[in-house]
Amino acid sequence: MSKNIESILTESRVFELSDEIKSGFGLSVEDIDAMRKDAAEDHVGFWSKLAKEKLHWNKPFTVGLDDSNAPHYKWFTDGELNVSYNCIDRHLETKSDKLAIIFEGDRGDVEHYTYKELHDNVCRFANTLQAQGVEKGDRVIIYMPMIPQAVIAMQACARIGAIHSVVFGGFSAEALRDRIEDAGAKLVITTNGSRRGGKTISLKHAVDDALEKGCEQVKRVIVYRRTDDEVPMHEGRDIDWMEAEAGMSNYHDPVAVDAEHPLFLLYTSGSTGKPKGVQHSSGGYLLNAHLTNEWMFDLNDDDVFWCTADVGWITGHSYVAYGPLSVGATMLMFEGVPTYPDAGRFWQVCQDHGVTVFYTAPTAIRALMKFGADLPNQYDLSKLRLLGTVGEPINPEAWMWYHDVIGKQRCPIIDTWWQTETGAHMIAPFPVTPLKPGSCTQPIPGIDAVILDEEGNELHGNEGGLLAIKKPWPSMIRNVWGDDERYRSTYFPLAGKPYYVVGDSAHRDEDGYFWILGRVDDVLNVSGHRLGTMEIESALVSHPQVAEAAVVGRPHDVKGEAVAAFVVLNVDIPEGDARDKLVQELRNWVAKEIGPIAKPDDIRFGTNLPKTRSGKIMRRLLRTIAKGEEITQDTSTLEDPTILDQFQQKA
Ligand code: 7RM
Repeated sequence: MSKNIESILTESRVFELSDEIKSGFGLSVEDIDAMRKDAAEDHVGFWSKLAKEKLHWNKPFTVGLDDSNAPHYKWFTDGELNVSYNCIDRHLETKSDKLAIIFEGDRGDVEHYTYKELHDNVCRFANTLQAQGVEKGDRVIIYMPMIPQAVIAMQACARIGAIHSVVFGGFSAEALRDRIEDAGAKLVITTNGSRRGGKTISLKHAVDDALEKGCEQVKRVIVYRRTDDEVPMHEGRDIDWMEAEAGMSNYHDPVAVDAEHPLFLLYTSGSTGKPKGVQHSSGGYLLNAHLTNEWMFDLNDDDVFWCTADVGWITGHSYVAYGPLSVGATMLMFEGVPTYPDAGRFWQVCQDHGVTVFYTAPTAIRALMKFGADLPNQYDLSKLRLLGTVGEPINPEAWMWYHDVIGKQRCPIIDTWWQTETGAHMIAPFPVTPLKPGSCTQPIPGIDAVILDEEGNELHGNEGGLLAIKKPWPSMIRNVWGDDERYRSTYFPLAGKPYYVVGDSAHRDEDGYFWILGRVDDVLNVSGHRLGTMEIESALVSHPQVAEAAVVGRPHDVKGEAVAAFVVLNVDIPEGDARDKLVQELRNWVAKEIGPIAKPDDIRFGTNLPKTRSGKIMRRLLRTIAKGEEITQDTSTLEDPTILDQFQQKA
């Protein structure tokens, strides 16, 4: 990491966009400055005006911000709207035959959905959910691959006011069960399987395993058939999507809900305890999802927008399932992986569907960069006009490759900093902002980002510290599902101060540009996925032979961070083949408990963890060991310095 920080901090190139690009965008640098000024003068008025302009309200709101129960802020409280109406129905008059979704499957199969077809599908499925007894406010789990039916299911929930919680298809049965139980869901939507990289993966089996113990409140499982695989269907509980939908009407009257009605929960890792159910609103959430698709990606009528994120992550909510539709754009969904049938797949998809705006993660860029420029050069990428990144800091080398090889030095790189909890982009350039490789540039208008010192004092000027957001904004997290106290203590830890504390450290340079340095808490960022070290540690400790475990991140050139585990066994440390076998077993154990993304890359064994005399695990030391660097820190406070030698051997 330290090397990365250095290379970021010494980066001083500035990329001014060409006049041609700038003139194609509806807003100028001056317009954006004027918006910033408006927002600074009247924060609530600024957002309220946009909410009236950009969204369709069944009942207009009169209250902009209600902060009477801060930090549980409410926006547009007395207004009513329907998110699905805003994403679909309002475009039907002018865009009913326009493509809403272009889908390419793993095997290259293609499907198209116009706005009218999407409407009919969403209505049929909304009617189906209601026929299955789902009502406004009920929680529905969606455990599906990247296929249009996942978006149809999300939109159908929004249409009836049900609260969905999408669980990433790569999570294990155990992780799925925790989320079903925490959300108190009564229905699960899944598929028999999914296709990725030429293989089929079963999802229904994980649902069956999850529901085997507990989850009594789940009365129905709707199964969409994506593959030819036969899966067991539980009599009385499971129902085939197509059969359930048969005879349902293509019309459904959207249910108007309060602006604050929860649109969805999305579970995300924190530094302690179980994943948190991040609760988002309807009106405020949609406003920022809508605006940032317009502002950052400039989506117009002839654009084809491709965000490669899975619907299981927040990016797949704001930039696949909701935002692009709210602005009436055409968006592409892809079921497969970047490297199948070869590492040119992303570029082939861009070429074949005329993608104009492409949004992906630095980990994907770094992985594809390894294959060189020859592969992308075989495809016609001339339609691309904007490139976006999200998920972790992008190192200037990857930025330059993306800019030169993919964007042919023509496309601005829109580096978007935000979080599950922020709902939408917070710090990001507009397609007219001068760019610096590795910086997400400046906060968007209406977002008051600040840098704090350890005591919570605001730092001004060219300084680094803790990133925080000073004023509430419409798409902010409303609560941790069922846990007010955790919401307050995690995000508003500075007593008596209004700051939403992000958990990242950042540096602001002399031009007011932000450089995100990484997490300050025990959260890892593996391939852009947030994983709590605690979760992985608990998974390891639940193995019968593990007594104690500590997990840290170490830099990884493709994944950003790799998972390094330090394990104390309650049996003798095995040697030779037996040791290799146990390492493999523990890796698979973590995959089963959480999901393959959380598998430790390295596992080391010792007879104890390095602890201070007061019993605190010295994570800083473990990070040094994980990196393979020499220990220069003071180890004199260690309870037992000899165990460092044990851990220096990698299994
Ligand atoms: C959208 C998303 C959030 C964490 C965040 C950061 C890191 C995300 C960037 C970034 C540097 C970026 N949601 N992060 N985007 N760091 N530059 N452009 O990723 O909840 O899963 O993760 O990801 O640490 O706090 S998330």
